[in-house]
Amino acid sequence: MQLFNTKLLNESERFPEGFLWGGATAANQIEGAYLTGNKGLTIADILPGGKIRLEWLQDERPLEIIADKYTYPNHEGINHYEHFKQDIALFAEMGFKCYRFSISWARIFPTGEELTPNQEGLDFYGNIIDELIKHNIEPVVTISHFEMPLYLAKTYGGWKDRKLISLFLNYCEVLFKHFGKKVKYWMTFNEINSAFMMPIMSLGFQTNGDNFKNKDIFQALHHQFVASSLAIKLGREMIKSVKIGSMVIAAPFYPLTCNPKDILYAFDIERMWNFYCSDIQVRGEYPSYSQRHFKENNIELEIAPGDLDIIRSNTVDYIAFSYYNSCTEKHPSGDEVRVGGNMMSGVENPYLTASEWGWEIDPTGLRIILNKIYDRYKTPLFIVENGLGAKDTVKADGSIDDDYRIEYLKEHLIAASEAIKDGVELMGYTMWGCIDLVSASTGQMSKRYGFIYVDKQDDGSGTFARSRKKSFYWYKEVITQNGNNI
Ligand code: BGP
Repeated sequence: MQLFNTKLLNESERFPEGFLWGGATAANQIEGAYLTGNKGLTIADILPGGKIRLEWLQDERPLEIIADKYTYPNHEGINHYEHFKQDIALFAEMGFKCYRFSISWARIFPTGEELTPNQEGLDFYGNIIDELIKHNIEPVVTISHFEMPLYLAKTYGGWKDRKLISLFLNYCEVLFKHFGKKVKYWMTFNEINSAFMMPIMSLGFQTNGDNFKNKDIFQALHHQFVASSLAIKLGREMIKSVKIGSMVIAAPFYPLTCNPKDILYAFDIERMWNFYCSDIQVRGEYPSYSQRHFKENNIELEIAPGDLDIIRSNTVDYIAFSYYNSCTEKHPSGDEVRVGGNMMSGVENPYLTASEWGWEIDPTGLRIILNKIYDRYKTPLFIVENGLGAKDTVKADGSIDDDYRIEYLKEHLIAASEAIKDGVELMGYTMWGCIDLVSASTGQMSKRYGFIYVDKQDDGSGTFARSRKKSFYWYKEVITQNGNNI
């Protein structure tokens, strides 16, 4: 067990030396240029914007029913495709040590099935990586973040089909070959457990009913576990001192009362949400509780010979996770009102306030979940998403005073630093949406996360001009002082 963080810290320090400070984005939420450079269509390209998106994401109708009348914000994103140098220069100005971004599978393989990769796509990401390195920013790559070539979704039903494993591996091999010398940190699937909430984004197919009881979801996840393990095996063969992580949405689940029924309910749901995927990816085996769950829900997985060995022999190097909110649960009686969150939802917690989108704000929950995950696995952790979606106001002189964002981030960083003092090995922190981008759940620009404001509005208007918010200067100072000023 390596407790390097605690050893290095003295009383006045909050974060260890070499802590990876940075920001995070995803290709489909920033790049735009959705058909430029031979890119193929992805799932994300057909997601409508606006309120309808959430309903559509949970709609079980086939992909062909595309809502033409809505806008497609991902088509333009924030046009990072043409602004990436300027954006990276701004990240460098804040002193980023690392930057997490994703590669769009369909820029490399437009349908997912080509025999040779698309050179223009490789050049685009090669340029991003070179630009980061020029600024001494460590690239951290998500291989698949809520998108896949649309062709694979339509032809195979996405990850339901085992065929996706070999196609994904081809894709990984190309990435490792071209970028492996420059990129050390990778993660395979963004929020792999989001499959339980929005399978269309992470698995490429729609469902209805309770996804925790859905055989297709568990089968598709099995394929992703095998694919991820094979990618880890390949990465270790191809890249010296590579680090490949899993990536999950994490949240502590609190029982609303001390009624044992509420406690058991919260415990069960937390285990499925938070730990089912990482138990497999970190420990290398299906957890004991999964057997009863499968049996009671008539889920019989098709597991090919060798799959379980592959999963066992190629576990992850670290656990990356997103944290936005905690969840509070109560044994269902049928009359409870559910409140939102980043996919995981629950009943209202009377001790917490919520963002405008109903996501409950709970910095202490971050300390709790960091400890829970670390206690369970003793594996290095990496907070790769955390942030506040809020509407920003641009003042007459162009400035943006986002004190609410500073407050949110500050409280969460203090909580993270307390977890480090508790003994948690934390590698870094990449704030989500370090530059304003298209929101994944709403498809809108007005839910902004960035340190950098982008002049692009929900109705599609705007110049794409970038400007620094107050939080930009605050974060710069945090990084300069390695978090000791918060
Ligand atoms: C996570 C996703 C991100 C991101 C974030 C914030 O689930 O990994 O892609 O968007 O949530 O969510 P939203 O954009 O809906 O506010």
